[in-house]
Amino acid sequence: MPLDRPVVLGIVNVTPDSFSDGGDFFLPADALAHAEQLVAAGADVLDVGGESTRPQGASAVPAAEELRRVLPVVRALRERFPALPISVDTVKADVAAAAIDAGASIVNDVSGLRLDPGIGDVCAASGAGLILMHSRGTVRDMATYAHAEYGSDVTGAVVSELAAQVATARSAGVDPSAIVLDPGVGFSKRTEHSLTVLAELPRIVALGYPVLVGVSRKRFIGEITGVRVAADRVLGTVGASVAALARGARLFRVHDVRPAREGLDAAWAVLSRVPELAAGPRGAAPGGSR
Ligand code: HH2
Repeated sequence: MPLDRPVVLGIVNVTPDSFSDGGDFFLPADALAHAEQLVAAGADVLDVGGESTRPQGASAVPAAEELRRVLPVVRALRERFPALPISVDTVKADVAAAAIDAGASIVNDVSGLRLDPGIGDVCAASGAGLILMHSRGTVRDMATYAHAEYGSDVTGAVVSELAAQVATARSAGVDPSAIVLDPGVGFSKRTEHSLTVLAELPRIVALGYPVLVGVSRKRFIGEITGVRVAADRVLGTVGASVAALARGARLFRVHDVRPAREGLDAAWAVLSRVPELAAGPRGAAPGGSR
């Protein structure tokens, strides 16, 4: 996928309990209608998820139930948008494999292969893209502060844990050009941790893979802006996404695609004229796929 402009992933949560839109798109027909709007608003990728990691009371969803939620939506999206990349947000290899069979081409693993390293094998065998997100703990507690102890260098810890996850992926045979890294904003991170890793994003970019961030509607934006209702944190989301773009992120997972698309494209029109920013990871030419 070319990274010569910001890549926007539109979120399709087929869940009853996601932190900001749980239940809104739980029926396949509602998820599809929502996805249509995200594509019309400029999404480059649709990220379909069937298991919430919300901070308050997330519970692990059995694979059979997760499959029941995501597969009909992935199949229908593949039929409706034959050329559009679809990612599946899952920590389970069985779900990843079935979603790829149904038409997904990217696996978004918020556990970075910690919870089911088999996802590495699935991606290696299928050639699917793999988003490795930093987190700690289980689905139940990864978005809480249960594991948010980092000492004096949160970014250093995130970099070394992500590097270990990259090593796991590569030893499973995942092609390096298929890997994207994500610092996991709000996952096992207090607001100060999330702000520090975003400010120090170049240290993650230096690992040599494209970087994705997911700041959309998150708690730290509410804490900074005072906007209590998650769905109303649109402007804060665009601001934090643009800041991440300026620090080297190239992919953005958002609920509100149009404002993100417009904000990121306008910011990129300026920032792409800064030579260090226009160059991709390891100084690759803009437009490269790494
Ligand atoms: N954040 C969420 C879920 N998946 N994937 C990546 N790569 N990066 C993220 O930051 C990220 C993610 C949480 O957001 P959401 O899907 O809206 O909430 P929930 O987990 O409650 O469904």
